[in-house]
Amino acid sequence: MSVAMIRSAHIDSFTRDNLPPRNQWPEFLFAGLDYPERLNCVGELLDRRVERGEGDRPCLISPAETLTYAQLAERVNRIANVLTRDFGLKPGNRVLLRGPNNPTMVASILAVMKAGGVVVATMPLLRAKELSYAVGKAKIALALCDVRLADEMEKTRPLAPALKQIVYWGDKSQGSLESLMMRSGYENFTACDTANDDVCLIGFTSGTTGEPKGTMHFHRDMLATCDSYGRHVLRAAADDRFIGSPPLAFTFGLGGLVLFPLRVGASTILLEKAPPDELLPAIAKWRATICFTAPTAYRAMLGALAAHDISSLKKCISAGEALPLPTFEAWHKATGMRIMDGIGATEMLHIFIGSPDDEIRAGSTGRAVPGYEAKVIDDAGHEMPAGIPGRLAVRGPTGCRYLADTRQTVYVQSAWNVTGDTYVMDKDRYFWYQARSDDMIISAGYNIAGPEVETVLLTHPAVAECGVVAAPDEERGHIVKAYIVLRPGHDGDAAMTKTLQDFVKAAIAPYKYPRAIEYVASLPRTQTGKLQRFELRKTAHESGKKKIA
Ligand code: 3UK
Repeated sequence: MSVAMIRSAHIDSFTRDNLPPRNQWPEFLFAGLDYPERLNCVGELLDRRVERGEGDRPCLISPAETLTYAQLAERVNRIANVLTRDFGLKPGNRVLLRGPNNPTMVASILAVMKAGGVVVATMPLLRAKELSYAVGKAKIALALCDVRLADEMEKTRPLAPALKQIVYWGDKSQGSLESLMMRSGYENFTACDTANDDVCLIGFTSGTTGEPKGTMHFHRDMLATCDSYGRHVLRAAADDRFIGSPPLAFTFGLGGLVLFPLRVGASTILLEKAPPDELLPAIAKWRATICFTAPTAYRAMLGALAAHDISSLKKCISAGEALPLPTFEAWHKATGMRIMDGIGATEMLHIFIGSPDDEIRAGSTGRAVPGYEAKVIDDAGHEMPAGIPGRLAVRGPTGCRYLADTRQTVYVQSAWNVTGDTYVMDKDRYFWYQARSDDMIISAGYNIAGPEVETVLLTHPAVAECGVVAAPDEERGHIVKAYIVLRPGHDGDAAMTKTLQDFVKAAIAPYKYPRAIEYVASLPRTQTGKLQRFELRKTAHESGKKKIA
């Protein structure tokens, strides 16, 4: 496939104009992927299937309604008509989308893309301040929003003057999305004739540090993740039923709950809220076969497995954070299933390292997904031999292109995507996660990976959750400090601290044991469920200062 000048369909050239300069792009690999120059991903994911006579297959399943492929296609067309005819959407315009995981949210995402627009989906829990940042950064004039999220949306208006129109769905009032969709003649819509490298999605990073970054993705990227990870690692089929917890505004959720199922003609079960105690009964009720969620959710579900029949499940995918070996083992013991760990990133759209079921090595994230290359490098960018920890670098059909952001040159170095994770690659090219590069703790000259200590602590029956970070220490520079949420019925007293410290010393090199332990009611997490170690570091830093003063 040629990447030379393809004619864009974008009348509004904002995203193209704000791509990083070419010399800051990662290298892209397209082996095995041959997309035509004119490509609208929604045509491929949805319309082709209906045209092939498979429109009656179940597609979206939710507690409120079930939509076949044909019904979803019609809903998408109706929304695309509203966007273009009633609100004057032009190819290239950005549209803010806000809603929980439900059929109208999926239809809205696909409608914006089909009309040649650019989706900016936002996490339901975001506040006006964060929303207005996205509106300003991506220059968004139009929003589609679930009426139940209207409060925060309305508070955004005065903070975000660029936002001209907000259309609500979820009620039948005049001017609502539903009322406009019902117009006659809106049931058909011809997909915008986009170029395969026209942007269709801006995914904002969850912003663990600094301002969120807008990652830009092309129409071809939506298919490329399906045709690499989906096809070679996940290997789903048309009779699969997907389920999971990540929000659709998080690319982990978009891939796992929309792109992968649609690419193979499968169905997907959409839950507006899917905490572990609701996910289990939903798996049982709808006989789900593939589950996408985070490691903490698998760990939380372990305790309640006996009460639910999850025998329909065939594959469990974990991403977002490292999957601790004890969680993998306990899940395997309880269900007979090996959780498929995979590392993905918003910049890369989805998972780029992960192994198919039959090639999993317990405790490893896996091997580079076919279509991707991965290596471990030192600080100067030199490739490290097997067995030596270093920074993870990857490239493949997807990759980092930030929207007008100088941090592009931090993520992309020498045309490789450098994710900020420390990994060891073994001689069989399996990748073993160590830590986020900034989560490495240096204590009295030792390098200690916080997650390794967490993994040990999690095997202790009194520990529900934990986070391990560096706390400042006069003598050692830093010490290992653990923040621990205990399971009910356990006391965070001196005896417990001694027990846990001895427990770590007995399991791994004693110098790694947490010299300080603090018991807390909960741990700070991002809206995508990730532990915010930098918040813990900040807390540790502040309490350290107090002690020294
Ligand atoms: C960490 C992991 C160890 C890692 C994501 C799947 O998490 C996703 O995207 P984000 O941009 O974060 C990326 C960072 O998260 N991480 C993710 N998965 C793993 N660390 N083991 C893992 N299995 O630090 C990475 O750099 O929020 C995950 C698909 C799409 C995604 N956006």
